[in-house]
Amino acid sequence: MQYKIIHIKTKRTEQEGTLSFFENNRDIPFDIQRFYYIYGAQEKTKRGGHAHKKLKQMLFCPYGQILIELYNGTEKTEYLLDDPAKGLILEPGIWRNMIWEKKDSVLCVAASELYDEEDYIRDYDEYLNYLKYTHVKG
Ligand code: T46
Repeated sequence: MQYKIIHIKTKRTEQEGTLSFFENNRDIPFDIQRFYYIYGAQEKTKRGGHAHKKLKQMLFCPYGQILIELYNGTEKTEYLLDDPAKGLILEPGIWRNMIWEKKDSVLCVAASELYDEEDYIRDYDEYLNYLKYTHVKG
């Protein structure tokens, strides 16, 4: 499994809104070491353009709509994060782009490791080369 959508547990009320939650190892398949979020982006903003060697992540969009483009060296896949209860689990070795379909959408990410720039592959040719010499689990 390199990527999959999960349903984030959610408690809905008629009048008082909705509460969603996830827990280490129960709901997502790693320990969370870091949390970050991206906000204030214009419509059509494109971010990403990289892969990770070790990092596992869960992406979700609590507000707005963000398209996630994924490439694993052989196939391209897209997921639209358009529901706060949708989580996208990403394993290492996947090239990703994030495209803001709506201004001010918020992207939240729970991550398995502390920030380490050495974990990034930011050059696409380097990524293709990395895949040749690395076995990424399908
Ligand atoms: C990812 C996607 C979904 C830090 O200093 N600490 C951090 O924890 C993070 C995440 C980033 N940074 C620095 C690194 C850059 O100087 O913040 C700057 C912007 O990061 P970047 O251009 O990598 O941002 P995105 O939106 O392209 O990618 C981010 C994450 O970096 C990445 O891990 O998978 O969101």
